[in-house]
Amino acid sequence: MAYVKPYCELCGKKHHPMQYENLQISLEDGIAVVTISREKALNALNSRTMEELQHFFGDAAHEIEGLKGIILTGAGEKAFVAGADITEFSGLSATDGMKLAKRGQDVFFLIEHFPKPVVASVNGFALGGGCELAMACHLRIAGEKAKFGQPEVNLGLIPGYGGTQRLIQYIGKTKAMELLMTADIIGAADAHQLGLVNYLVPSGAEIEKAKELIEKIATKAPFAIAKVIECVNAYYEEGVDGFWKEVDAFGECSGTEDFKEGAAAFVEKRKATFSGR
Ligand code: DAK
Repeated sequence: MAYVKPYCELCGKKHHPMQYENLQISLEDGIAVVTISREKALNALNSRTMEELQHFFGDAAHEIEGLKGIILTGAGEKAFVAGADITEFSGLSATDGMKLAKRGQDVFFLIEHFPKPVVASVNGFALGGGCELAMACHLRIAGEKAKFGQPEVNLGLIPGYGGTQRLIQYIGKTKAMELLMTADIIGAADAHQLGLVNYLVPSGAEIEKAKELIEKIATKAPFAIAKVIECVNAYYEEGVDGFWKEVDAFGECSGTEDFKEGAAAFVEKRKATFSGR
């Protein structure tokens, strides 16, 4: 179903076009592949790239007709994203740091709350802000060469884009505390074993696996998928009662044409065709 968002989630203004410098976007069969393309800097997230991610996930992606899902990856074979761009943070005051962290968190929140599946295809280093970016996606595929870590303490920092919170959600406090304090970088097999990634695949097969997952999800009722994303996210949101959220969402799903179609298809022993209404 086409979902058209008439305004930008963050700035509240009407849809505004933007020429991307650091994101390459391709769209095939309803799947958008977004490649962060700053290969010489191992795809580090500079402020321009953050702006472009904000624009894409808060605005442009909502305008894509028939979108099934989004794959986020990094250019080249070496890195997904090797962190926030270190060259941009010298001389930040405490207030500047807080503002930047909040802004970054807001951008990653747009990804986490995007109503269609967003899959990180991690082909190399996912460090610092890069690991945080992968964790903001709904699902993660790691190639054999992927490496994950939160090395901020090496720089006298801590993660600022939600890393301390999301890492615990995925791997638990025991290992999260260790990785955050030691700055250790772990390989794809360890990340898979810890539950940080959904699938471990041979290098070069990451995108294919991500597409396979999105295609599978696209056979389900789109409204129900959006509600699953909302409800799962609600578990971690302060002041939100996820159980009530689920009751509300269940009620909303019950009133859809897709629910009628899904139930009818089951009874008639046929495949459901969902309209997204
Ligand atoms: N930023 C900028 N440039 C980077 C970069 C980064 N994070 N990572 C790599 N590069 C650049 C290198 O400087 C180098 O550039 P040239 O010297 O060629 O000009 C080029 O990418 C290739 O890197 P290397 O020559 O170092 O490649 P190696 O194979 O030898 O090493 C590496 C790969 C990934 C192990 C190494 O590059 C590395 O350790 N990179 C840094 C990893 C890291 O510490 N990442 C940052 C984590 S801290 C904030 C909010 C959030 C954050 C910060 C502030 N605020 C709200 C203020 C988050 C911070 C982080 O992400």
